[in-house]
Amino acid sequence: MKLDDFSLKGKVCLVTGASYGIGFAIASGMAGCGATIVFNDIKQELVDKGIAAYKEAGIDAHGYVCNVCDEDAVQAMVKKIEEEVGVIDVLVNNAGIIKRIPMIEMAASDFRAVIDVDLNAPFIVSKAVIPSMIKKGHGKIINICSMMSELGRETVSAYAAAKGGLKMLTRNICSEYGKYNIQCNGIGPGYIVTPQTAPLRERQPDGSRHPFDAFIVAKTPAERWLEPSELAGPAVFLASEASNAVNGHILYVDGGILAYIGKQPE
Ligand code: NAP
Ligand code: GCO
Repeated sequence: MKLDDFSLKGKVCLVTGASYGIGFAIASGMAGCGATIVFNDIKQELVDKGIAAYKEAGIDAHGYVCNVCDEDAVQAMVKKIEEEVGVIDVLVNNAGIIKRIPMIEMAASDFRAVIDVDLNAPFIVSKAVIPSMIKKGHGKIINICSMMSELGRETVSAYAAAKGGLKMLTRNICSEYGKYNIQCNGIGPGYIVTPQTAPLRERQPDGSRHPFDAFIVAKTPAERWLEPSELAGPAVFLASEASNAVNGHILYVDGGILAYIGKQPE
């Protein structure tokens, strides 16, 4: 065991949906450990913003416009990355959306849209990168799961179904491709301060905290929301040689939420 086992030097890491948020934090952490960063986003303006943000952080990232739900576009993007940057050693399926709507009020089209980005897309992108990983003799896939891979809550039926499915897709890729020295694991973040959770934290008209904000603080042993940067270390571990014997595992980075019944009333 040596420090170099945690190094990502010489590794090409594709992080989907990584112009900002958790994807940006994970990619930045990987870059800090030597990785070459490739990311995509759905709009050119976001890719441009992302490239500028990475540059500001001293990272020379490669950005591509691609909707991860479009298999032809994903196949074309992966081919272009292999030609322009190199074969993808590490894939982080991070791109994701959520729609918070009570299930019986949710249009089937909305349900399908969440499943498409949060579950179908990780299948599509993983399917596009695995053949070259097999040829290269190694590969790492990290799926960004969720507390909702284990728990339900009101208004997130589509998201929970997708993230529960993503947990099992992770285990299936592990089962099917482990023999090619490909490890597929998940990271299950707790409640993280990003644009996706902004509606759950915004101040109320009277200036008080959002009820959900206080709820999460009470459900988290650390009594706080987590920062995107706190996911980088676990991601680097799962992307590195140090985790070659870890496969099909969901690493929950939740400050202890899943272990805790919640703060008792005073
Ligand atoms: P976010 O701030 O909403 O960022 C999501 C990113 O995904 C954006 O860059 C978005 O680009 C991109 N994206 C969405 N649909 C896409 C598509 N079809 N093709 C390409 N890119 C697409 O979310 P986040 O909080 O950073 O979450 C990132 C991941 O972590 C998601 O999978 C989320 O489910 C998961 N997660 C988040 C939390 C949390 O508390 N924040 C906790 C657990 C898990 P656009 O801006 O163009 O849409
Ligand atoms: C919600 C939140 C969560 C987080 C995350 C928790 O509405 O409950 O958005 O779903 O995004 O997935 O792990």
